[in-house]
Amino acid sequence: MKSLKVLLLLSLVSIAAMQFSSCQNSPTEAQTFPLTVRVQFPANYAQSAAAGATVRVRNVESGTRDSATTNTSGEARFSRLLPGTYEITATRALSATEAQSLTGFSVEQNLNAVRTGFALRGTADSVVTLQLAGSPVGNLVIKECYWTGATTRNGGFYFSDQFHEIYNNSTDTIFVDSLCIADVYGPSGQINPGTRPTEFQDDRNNVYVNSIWMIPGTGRQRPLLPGQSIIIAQDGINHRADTAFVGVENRTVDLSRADWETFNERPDNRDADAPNVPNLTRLYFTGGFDWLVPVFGPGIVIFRAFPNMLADSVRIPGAAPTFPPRIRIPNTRIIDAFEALQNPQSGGFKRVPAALDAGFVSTSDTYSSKSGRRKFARRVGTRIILQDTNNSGNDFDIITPATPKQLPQQ
Ligand SMILES: [Ca+2]
Ligand SMILES: [Ca+2]
Repeated sequence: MKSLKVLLLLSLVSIAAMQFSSCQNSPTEAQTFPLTVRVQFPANYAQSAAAGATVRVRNVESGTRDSATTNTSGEARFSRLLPGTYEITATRALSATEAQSLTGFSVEQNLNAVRTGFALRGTADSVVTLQLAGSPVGNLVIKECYWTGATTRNGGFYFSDQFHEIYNNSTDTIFVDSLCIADVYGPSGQINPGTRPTEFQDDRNNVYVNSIWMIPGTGRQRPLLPGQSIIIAQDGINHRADTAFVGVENRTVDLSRADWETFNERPDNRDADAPNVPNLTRLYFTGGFDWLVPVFGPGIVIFRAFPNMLADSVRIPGAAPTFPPRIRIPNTRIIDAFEALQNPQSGGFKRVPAALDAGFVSTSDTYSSKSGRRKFARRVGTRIILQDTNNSGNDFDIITPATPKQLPQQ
């Protein structure tokens, strides 16, 4: 903290010095510098320069902002920026037609890029290049997350019925073998007076996850057709048949036909293995009896397993040495992300980087049977396309109760 203050003081002194020296050159205004932001499409696209991208720059010290649109060379030009540290973001929405010519797939996409901590100190820093990333083409999306749990007939709290549903929003069959699902580290809001946001919040380029589960398979065993989905259950049983829900069955869900469940094998057998629902492969686990995601609201990401994935484990700053580290997953690996926080005031607790998910949903309660379900976008033939703007706050409705394998209709 002390060194941070010294740094701040030094940078203020240096800014003051620059302003002073510029005053000597031009008595009326502070010295400014030009900046060109080059925006590129992802590497596997048919063309590199991204025209029509919106580039926003924010001076981290002063908070001043500016924005510009890239020209046909993919360049956005800012002529007069004060020296300082900048956060630079680029976004580009692709229409289905544009995506078709760039990728061969006719699916709308939202591409994003973020560069943090860019130091503009002089004309030598006048060009910065950002490469856009988005959901990989042919995308899987999180269709529904049911995290709140339910209240039993006698007022008990029930959370074994949590599930996550993943939908093939593309025009092609996607093999889901090796697909991973993970929950993002950090609290969902001001749960207790001393609760602090995740220590990793300043890292905008990676996601830090608690536990990772993977769909087993050789690579071509588990086809998921366009317009179809898979359910991942905490427990793959018919929760409506539990005697605790007699007369109030609609508060919970039947997950006996889930595609997979998270069986957390333990010596004490606290998690039951539902025999009719196959088990995900547990790659990394820091939870308790089962894969329980926060009932106040989880961050969920899906990605493909990749080499040495588990090697990038990171200690939580300030945590006891015995506290298990978290796994760092680069944003570029993430296929889709979802975030729910405790309530609308919990934005400061956001865990998923904005480049992956610019917003969040909330229910302001727990054990309420409420679920987050992705919105209907349009229908192509018999296939429903779900809305995906990489912003959970835009893309998801809160519904009651949860609707496993049921799509929104319009
Ligand atoms: Ca389980
Ligand atoms: Ca099972």
